[in-house]
Amino acid sequence: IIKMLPEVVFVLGAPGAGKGTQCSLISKEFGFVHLSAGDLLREERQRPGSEYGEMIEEKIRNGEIVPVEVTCSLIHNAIQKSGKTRFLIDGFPRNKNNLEGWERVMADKTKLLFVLFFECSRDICTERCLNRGAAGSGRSDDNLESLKKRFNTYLNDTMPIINHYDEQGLVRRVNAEVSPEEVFNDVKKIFKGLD
Ligand code: UP5
Ligand code: MG
Repeated sequence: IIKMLPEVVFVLGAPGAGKGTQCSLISKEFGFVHLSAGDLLREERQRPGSEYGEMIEEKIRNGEIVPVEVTCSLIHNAIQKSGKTRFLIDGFPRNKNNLEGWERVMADKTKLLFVLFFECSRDICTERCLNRGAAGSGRSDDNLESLKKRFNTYLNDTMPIINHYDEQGLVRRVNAEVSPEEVFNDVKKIFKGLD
């Protein structure tokens, strides 16, 4: 019996590069289910009775990465619950621990199609997140102090993961410094090639 594995696309890029914005557009046009690791963690943080709430809040505020067991099981549950077959996994895997945890538990249960990588300068990303904070995002990490930490983590821990996938020829890069519509035009070309 040949069983179809769920297909996943990892969506990576600096904080504020536009991962979430583009994932909503992709999910509307191409029917992928959008799973944001950050959103799943923020939900878990709010869930009454969660034993991880405080740990998650502290990690997010400090721009540090939550241990993979927590994130991976949230993603796994969301995939199971959806009953769908194609997923955008937004903002994961972000470090070596994430990558190893995914390989241990999920790699055999899914098919990785490619890694979508949004390239955007630190200045532009910082401005976007600060604007979003000023507009009332309510995110405890949309402030200059947290953003510095988020960027350090991105450069030190996440870039090596992107490079790791690049060496396997799996990275699809998109310039994310232009308008959302222009970014999506380039994104579409990548997804249209799928089938
Ligand atoms: N905007 C978007 N696109 C634009 C464009 N082309 N031109 C102009 N403006 C644009 O966009 C950010 C802002 O910019 C918005 O106001 C948008 O309108 C505007 P968004 O689409 O939200 O960008 P995104 O890349 O999704 O930014 P986000 O802030 O969500 O990125 P992060 O990667 O920092 O956040 P995430 O939620 O993924 O993670 C937060 C924290 O959770 C992490 O720091 C970490 O502590 C924790 N985490 C883990 O521990 N493990 C994980 O696996 C995931 C997260
Ligand atoms: Mg996001």
